[in-house]
Amino acid sequence: MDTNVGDLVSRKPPCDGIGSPPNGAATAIQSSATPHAAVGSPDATLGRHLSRRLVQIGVTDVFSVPGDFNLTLLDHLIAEPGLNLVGCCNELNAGYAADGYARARGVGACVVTFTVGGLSVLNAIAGAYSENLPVVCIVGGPNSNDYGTNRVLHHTIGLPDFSQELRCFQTVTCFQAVVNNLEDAHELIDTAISTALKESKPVYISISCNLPAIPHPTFSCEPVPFALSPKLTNQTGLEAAVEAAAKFLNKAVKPVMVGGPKLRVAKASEAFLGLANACGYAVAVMPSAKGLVPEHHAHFIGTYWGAVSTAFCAEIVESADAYLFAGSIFNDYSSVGYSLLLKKEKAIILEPDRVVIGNGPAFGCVLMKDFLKALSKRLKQNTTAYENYQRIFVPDGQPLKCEPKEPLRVNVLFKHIQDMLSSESAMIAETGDSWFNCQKLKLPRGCGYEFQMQYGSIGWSVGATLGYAQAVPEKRVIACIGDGSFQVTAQDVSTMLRCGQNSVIFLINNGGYTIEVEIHDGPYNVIKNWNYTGLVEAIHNGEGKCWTAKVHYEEELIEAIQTATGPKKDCLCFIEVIVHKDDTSKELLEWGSRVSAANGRPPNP
Ligand SMILES: Cc1ncc(C[n+]2csc(CCOP(=O)(O)OP(=O)(O)O)c2C)c(N)n1
Ligand SMILES: [Mg+2]
Repeated sequence: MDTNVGDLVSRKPPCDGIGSPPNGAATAIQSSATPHAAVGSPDATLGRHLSRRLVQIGVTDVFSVPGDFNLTLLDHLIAEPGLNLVGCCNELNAGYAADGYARARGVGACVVTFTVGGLSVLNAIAGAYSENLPVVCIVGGPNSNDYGTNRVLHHTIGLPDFSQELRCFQTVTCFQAVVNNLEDAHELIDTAISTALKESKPVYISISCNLPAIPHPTFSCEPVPFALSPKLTNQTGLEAAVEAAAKFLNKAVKPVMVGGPKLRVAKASEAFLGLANACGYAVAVMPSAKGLVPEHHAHFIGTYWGAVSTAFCAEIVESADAYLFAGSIFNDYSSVGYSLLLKKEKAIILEPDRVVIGNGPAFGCVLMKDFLKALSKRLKQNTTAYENYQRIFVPDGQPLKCEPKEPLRVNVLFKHIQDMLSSESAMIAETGDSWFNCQKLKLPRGCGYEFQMQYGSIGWSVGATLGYAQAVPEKRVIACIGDGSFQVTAQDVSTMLRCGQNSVIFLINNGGYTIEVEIHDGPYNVIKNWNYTGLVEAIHNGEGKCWTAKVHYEEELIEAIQTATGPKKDCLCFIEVIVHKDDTSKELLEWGSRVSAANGRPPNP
């Protein structure tokens, strides 16, 4: 393990009780007067240790749903002064909230109960895995005495098998700690947390329900502050990779740079920018990396997303004779149904710890940020691609003016959302046509941007908005959520109100699953229309600060935005926007046809 927490062992006071923690009912926190005289503090418990560790790594809000297997643990979490427990309506949303929180804070956590909670949160944890987010998923587990017995427990599928939940988590987390005794609890917890941070992936920690309150000597000292040894670059590999890359790029006529989503996990956004400043190349961003590359940069040319790129971006990228992709993920969606016009021999691909140049060679153990920094000292200035872009660029058209009482159009809606953005805001875009409409927004300096492009699980944005807003209270979150997605996870607007959040939610009511319509239509893409503002009013129920509006026309939208950003700026503002079912971005139409073609490829002969 790379942490220094193991040092604790040497500072542990002598204790006669080691190895014999009392079994049976857990002691309540307040009365946890220790049965082991030598243990010292009544705070020397697993529950306190876990709480303190969460605070140390930067988690000050934990999203949870209680259950009898986690109640004692929750008592300890709320007893920790630096920790705020946020009760959610369901575990899926608690997991999505931890995901949104991790995007803003660098790490997030949720606590659920055994199996019924665990299997409910699983989808959100899989999403966090796909997006490289360190989320600590804590599950209150069976009483330690029940392990190894043939008992059938409640909340299971009725088999005497305690490992079902664990097996499910094995494929969506990078480490699993099953804490069912106090002897190694300290080490297991610290290993799990440090692995999450090092790998930037979720981890699973199951804590037996009878253990959190029992004092134990391994928790008797203040934990050694959390520390991780940094990953290191192999210097020889770095020099060779930089040499080869500089040779490759310096001979190119019109090279470009494209930032990908793994810039975040590589913590390389700044180094990417440094290289851009040094070499003068045109700079593009992949759709899933929007928000990681500053769009006010002097050489920024937009989003590179093949046939659905922002104006003139694909032409410049695909006609370049060399491109450097930093942290890219090419899947069927980001490649628009495998239709990108890129050639591997023209590409330098940077993974977080690996550099691949053209069809070879490849250099391992080279950290992206070190590589970018070193390369910036070796590249010749070349602004050709950016100059070409400037020469051919014609700005996007403005939407046609609305007639009074003309049904609101999506392009008009997004023109007004654009005007709301500032360094004090953050956009959250749900899977659906919002992916394409939000992608076209120009982000001012400091404006956050999040969406879940790799996993694309509808409903994510409700929990993510809750978590992100909790993590960054100084920013106002603006969420664009389709009606179909909202129907999956709507309940946790309730938690936003309880937390006093003032996000602005645009609920785009187009009567169905429009993105699916454009891939493959059928009657299943029409959904039951809800009175969405009525639903939010019912959730509000007079408690908390909430304001809703339903808008059909541009005039109403303008007024709603003025109210949300003026007199109601402290309220959670929910604006239901009624649009025509066929009113989509043009990018969705193009992308949908291409994804449909990719999905519909006949079996190989
Ligand atoms: C959990 C989950 N179930 C199903 C899907 C398939 N799916 C992708 S987008 C979508 C519809 C989204 O509809 P809506 O939120 O109304 O957005 P719109 O395209 O209408 O803007 C569905 C069902 C999914 N991505 N995730
Ligand atoms: Mg819809």
